[in-house]
Formats: sequence, structure tokens, C-alpha cells
Amino acid sequence: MTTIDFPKTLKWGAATASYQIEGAANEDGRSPSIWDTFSHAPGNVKNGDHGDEACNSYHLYKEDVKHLKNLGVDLYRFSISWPRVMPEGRGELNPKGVAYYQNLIDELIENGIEPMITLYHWDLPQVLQDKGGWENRDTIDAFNEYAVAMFKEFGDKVSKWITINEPWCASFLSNYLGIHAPGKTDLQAGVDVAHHLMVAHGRAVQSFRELLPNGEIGYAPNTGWLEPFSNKQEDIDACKRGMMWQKEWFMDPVFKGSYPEELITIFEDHNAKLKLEDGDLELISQPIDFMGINYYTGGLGRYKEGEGLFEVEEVPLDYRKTDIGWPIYSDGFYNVLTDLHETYGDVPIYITENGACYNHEVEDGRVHDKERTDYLKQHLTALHRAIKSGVPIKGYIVWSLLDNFEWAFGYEKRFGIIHVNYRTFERTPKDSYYWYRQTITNGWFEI
Ligand code: JJW
Repeated sequence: MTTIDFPKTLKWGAATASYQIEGAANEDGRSPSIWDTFSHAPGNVKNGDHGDEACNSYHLYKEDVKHLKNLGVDLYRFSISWPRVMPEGRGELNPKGVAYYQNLIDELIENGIEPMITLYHWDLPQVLQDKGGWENRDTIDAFNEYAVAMFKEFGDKVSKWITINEPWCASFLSNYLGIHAPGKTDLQAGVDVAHHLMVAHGRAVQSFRELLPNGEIGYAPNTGWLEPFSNKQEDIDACKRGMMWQKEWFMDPVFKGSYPEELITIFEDHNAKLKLEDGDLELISQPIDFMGINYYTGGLGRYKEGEGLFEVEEVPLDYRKTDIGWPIYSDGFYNVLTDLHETYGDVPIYITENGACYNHEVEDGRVHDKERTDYLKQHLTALHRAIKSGVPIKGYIVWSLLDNFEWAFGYEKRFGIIHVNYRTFERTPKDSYYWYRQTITNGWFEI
């Protein structure tokens, strides 16, 4: 038996995002987001699923907060729906939309749970997409207007803020690979959106410093881990390029004030240009208070001539996979964290997402999701090793509190520690919820 114990100061949390849980898509003055448009267009989302009702958390938030309270978390990470609070994309606030988040925040604080707000978790107002979305630099100004309005509305009660969630997904997965909204397949669009998201991040950080000098702000990039299949230099280099796309491309500008030259060249070889304007890198590289890391999966990679942009292929060895098909690779989590610490120094880190997809259903009022608990144990063990290595980990936030709308996979893929019945909206805490509660209470577990 080994005891895996955590510092008393480590914050525990659970996360969700607006479009994935709220529903009430057409209520109280919310305007459509790019995800409403994308999910309602045939062929984009499994089974034609969309977020019109989702988990109905817009109406059931008090019940969700009860579950958070019972779970014993310190933090609840949720996102604000930009088109709910600012239906025109900029300008006027929608009082009913603002009231929803005001009520949610009050309910959390009354129950001793600290809110952590994500400003952009992919639900761009469609009215802004109609003007070019994140490809248009004007969207940077619109985001700043929205962010400033939120800092003013909620900054007296909320001190932890995240600008952008998973910029790689919101740019390349959405505009180059075409898998997420708005569903484009244009590398130049991917490169433009990636850069504008990072400038928008920097602009919002700048505004935050003026308005809320005592608060904490960061962003939440996602990265997997590619381990070289062999020690051949070509495999090592291929994995490095693959990692750069998710990791260095979105972290070097923030922590070093530059983009990786090697990738700029590869993009140029594919006729996509990084368009930098004066002052962009200064904005992006402003000091932040923490880095959020979203980690789910990893595996082995090797060089393959002509494979994708970076000539790297994943090697399918027989790692166990979660129900979404992602290999379980907890050593990669440890490697990501120690690597970030070595590369970027002592920036405080919150694990803003980590969790597993398993599609267990309710049996006699219980959900026996042992596989999810096993996944969490493995990844928390890797986290423990990173903490012991001196990586400044401040918190761990599980994805997700609830089963929810898993983007292009729809409702079929369940990441919650609480089961949701999508007909009745009934919530049923899973076995992993009770395991996580015990771990939070104890501050340790045994393996
Ligand atoms: C798809 C890669 C093809 C979310 C994907 C890559 C395909 C070459 C989970 N994180 O729901 C999906 N999630 O909202 C944010 N993270 O396709 C939160 N990443 O390559 C969760 C990554 C993801 C993905 C999904």
C-alpha cells in the first residue's frame, strides 16, 4: 500500500461550461452562439444533438450547487455564456442573463464554494461570427468589452478568472480540422484565430489589472503528451513538433514573448502566415497569476513522412482507452507538468480540467463507474509525483461535475462524476463522486 497525500493548501474543484450544461438556449434574451448554429446544422454533432436543453442547469443551478456542497469542493469552475449576457456581442448587457450568474455566484458563496469564472469557453455570439468571428481583429475589442463588463459586474465577489479555455481547440480544431464550431478547414483561419485569441487574452489581462488589482487571472490551454516511440532522433523531433502545436504555440508567447520559429516555418510551408501587429506580443506576454492546464490523454508518437502538418503519427500500442477512445496515459500528465515547470519556471498551476469519459448508466439508483475512479486515482498519483518534484500546483479541478453536451460527440459521451438523465434532468452522483468526496475530506487516498 502506498499513501498518496496532498498538501492541505491544495484547492479541490469541479468544472463545467455554459453551452454544455445550461440549456435555456432561447430564454430570457440569450442570442445564438456559434455552437447553436453548428450543432443545428446536420452532420456536425453525433445524433444531431445540440445544447437547447442540455442539463437544464439554467433552471437547476441550486440543485447543482447542493451537489457541489455535498462533494466538499473548494472551487467551482464554470463559464459565462457571452451571448446570454451580451446578446449583441458588444454594447448592452442583458439584465436577465447577468442575473442568472449573479444568483449562481451568490448561491456558491453562501455554500462556501469559491467561483472560478471562464470568460470564453467556445460559445462566441453568432452575430460576431457573422462579421468574421475570431478571424476578424475587431472580435478582440468585442471580447475586451465583454470581459470588462464581467469584471465590473462580478469582480467584487469573484477573484479567480480564466480568459480563454483551450485555445488550440477554439482555433485549429475549429477552423483547420473543422471538428468544432464554426467548422472551417482552412489553416490560415486556424493561425489567425489562434493568434487573435491570444491577443484577446492579453487585452483582457491588461483590463483586469486596472479594474481588479487584487484578483487572479490566467488561461487554460490543453495539451496531451507525445512520448517518442524510439530514441531515434527523427522520432524525438517528430514528437517535439507535435507537442509544439498544442503546447509551445500557446505558451511561448505568454511566457517568453515569442512564437516557436520552427512552427512559423511549417505553417508558411503550408501557405499560412502568422500576422503579427505591433504590440501584440507585449500584450500576450503580460504576467499572469496562474496557468490552467487541461490534460486528458497522451501516447507514443513517431516520425512518418508526409503525415499531417508535422510528419508525426501516433503509434497504436495497446494502452487501455476510455469510452471516447483516448488512451489512458497518466505518466504523460506527470511529464507535462514537470516539463512546463522546467521550461517556464515557477508559474503557479491549476489543473483546470482532468477526467474521463465512461458511459455507465444508473442501476438501482447507483452508478458503478469504477473505471472513472481508477482513472482519477492514476492521474492524481501522477499529480502527487509532480507536487513532490516541486511543481507549484495550486489546485485540481475535475472535468466534469455533470454528464453534459460533449461537443461534436453530443450527449453519448459522459464525463460527469454525476449522471444526468437527459429526459428528466435527474442527477445521480456516481461512485466516483463518492470516492472524490472521500479523497477531498481526507486529503489522501491509498493505492
Ligand atoms: C476532439 C482531435 C483529428 C473538453 C479532438 C481533440 C481529432 C486529427 C474535452 N475540454 O468537454 C476533442 N475535450 O469543454 C473542454 N478536450 O479531436 C471541455 N479536448 O484530431 C471538455 C480534442 C478534443 C477535446 C475535447
